[in-house]
Amino acid sequence: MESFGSGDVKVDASDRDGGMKPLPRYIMSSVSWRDTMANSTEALHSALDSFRIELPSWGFADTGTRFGKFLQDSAASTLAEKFADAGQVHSLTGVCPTVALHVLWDLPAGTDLKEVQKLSHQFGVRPGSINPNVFQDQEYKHGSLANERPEIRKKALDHILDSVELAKQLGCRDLAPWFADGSNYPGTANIRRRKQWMSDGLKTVHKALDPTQRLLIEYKPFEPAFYHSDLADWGMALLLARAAGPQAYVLVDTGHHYQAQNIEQIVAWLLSENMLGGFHFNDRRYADDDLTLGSIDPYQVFRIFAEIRHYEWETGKPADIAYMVDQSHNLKNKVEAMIQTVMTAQSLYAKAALIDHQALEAARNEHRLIDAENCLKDAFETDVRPELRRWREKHGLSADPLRAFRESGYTERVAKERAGRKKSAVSYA
Ligand code: PSV
Ligand code: MN
Repeated sequence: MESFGSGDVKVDASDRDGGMKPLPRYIMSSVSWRDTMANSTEALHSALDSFRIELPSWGFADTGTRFGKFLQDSAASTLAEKFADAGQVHSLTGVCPTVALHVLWDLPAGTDLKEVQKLSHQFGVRPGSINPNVFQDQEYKHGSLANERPEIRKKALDHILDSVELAKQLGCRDLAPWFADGSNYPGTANIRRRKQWMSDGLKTVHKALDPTQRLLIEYKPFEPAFYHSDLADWGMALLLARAAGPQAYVLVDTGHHYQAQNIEQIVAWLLSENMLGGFHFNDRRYADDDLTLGSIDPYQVFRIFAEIRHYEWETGKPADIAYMVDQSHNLKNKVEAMIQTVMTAQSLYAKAALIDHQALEAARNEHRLIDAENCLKDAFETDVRPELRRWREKHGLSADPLRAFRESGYTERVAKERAGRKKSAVSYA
């Protein structure tokens, strides 16, 4: 069983259900999901009890833009340091038991997986989703699984298959590849043939999964490709996931949409197709900006959670969704930014837990538009901070994790230990 608590975190690293969520209370008791959701305080606490969010290892490292990196003395360089930082966030928030790992950045060839397991025990956080990297090597400049050259497609496929193997050995459920494949100029790529190569590759990857694993397919409209991306939107990801096999789902990175796109509608459609596998959370103002979740448009995140909660209310069962953060904080203190992100996610999720779904459904059916909209607005505008503080205290956590972190002196301590180290500006994370 997982437990909360600051300082030394007691997370059982042998808990390999792959899911980040312990059994929600309504499953363990005779209280039904709908009953639990009927009482708002109860619903809020119960929602927070089941909410888990995964941290990205790369969010603790020095990262930057294409114009350069800004280095921080306290940034993590090694896997041990990334685990240490993620462990801090988990010990203070209690809801981040897993860390997403990027294979080339975190688990380069020759990594002793026993050492990774040791880090899990030492820092109380275990490996979560495994992210293959088929975008940074020189060979991939024209793509990976969709590359015209068979030997490059094979190199990419072999790397992803190795990543599946790593995931199995580390007891990780989700494999989360992202493909930078695409082209920069009209006429330079056979889009249909590349689609077929991508699909063939994903089918082979799916065959390698064990029955408990999932393949989460992420899409992105542009960057690094600026004319066409092979996996540009949720429809393309959905088609390829369907073709790959029953354990393939779509991963929605909130930063990977055009400005006016209605992301919660995409979420609703994926839910109705039972194809929503997970999220990469971040916020954006212009493109894939990697800004802190909810820093630009918290109502957008709330509306996404509202769709998920409504689906759960209607179906009477929790959606099996991996909530993950995908942010690189170039200028903020990285651990603080991650704590801020997690607290924001919890707060917006808690607000969504306050929606009166019964009233919402009735208002919708009777075309009482203002009443229906206000069901969302009432919940969104509720100040959930006092209840969040109570929830944290109930679980033996600090009511204010950010303050607790600052008072711990962690940043100053690791900055001393890590400063002066020769930093690499070569790898992204
Ligand atoms: C690509 O922009 C992406 O969202 C993918 O998820 C990568 O794994 C991640 O960012 C790397 O930062
Ligand atoms: Mn992403």
